[in-house]
Amino acid sequence: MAPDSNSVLLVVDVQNGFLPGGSLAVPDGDAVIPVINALGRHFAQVVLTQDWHPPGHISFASSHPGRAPFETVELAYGPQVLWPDHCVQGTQSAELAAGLDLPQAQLIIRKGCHPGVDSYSAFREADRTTRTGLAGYLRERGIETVWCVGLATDFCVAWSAIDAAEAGFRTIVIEAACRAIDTGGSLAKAWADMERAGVTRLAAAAFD
Ligand code: VGL
Ligand code: ZN
Repeated sequence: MAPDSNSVLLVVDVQNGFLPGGSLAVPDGDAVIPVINALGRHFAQVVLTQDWHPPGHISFASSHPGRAPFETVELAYGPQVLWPDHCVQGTQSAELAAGLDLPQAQLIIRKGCHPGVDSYSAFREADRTTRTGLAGYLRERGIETVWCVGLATDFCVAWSAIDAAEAGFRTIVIEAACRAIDTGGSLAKAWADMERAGVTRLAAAAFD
């Protein structure tokens, strides 16, 4: 299995806020950067996503008095894990990792921009209705296969991969280029959900 001209590398949320020292640091999150840079050399088409929340976003525990990070609350669109404030628009936390080396990337999808709705997926917000336009963009560019990498495996990578598969793309997650938060069994659930959606789990990939 190797990328062809109809493949895209989807680089999910490799941002300061999810790296060591960030407010929602994913364990070992910075380890994905050199792996993604090496993979990126084999893709003509690269799309990045950027978690991009307004201050006071509904996914922040600080927006729910009496609640703490990593608790789950029930919102209009379903269960929502509450997070430490992270990736606020225009802040250092929201910036893409300085070590990313993907100069050919032509599109950055910013998501989670609506104050009252989270968006783990690059394709569709947590209300499961509002679309980002990414599926249309990829289709217009003849993309058939979406290779997913980044942070975090069990949230934004998984939700993006599931939606990519559901949108009709052949979808692969490269595990060595992802790291997980793993809260409350989220990682095992994410892999089960991805498997059910028809996502291919690839432990590692080296193309040459
Ligand atoms: C993410 C939690 C909150 C992610 C984003 O990128 O996986 N996780 N916001
Ligand atoms: Zn977020």
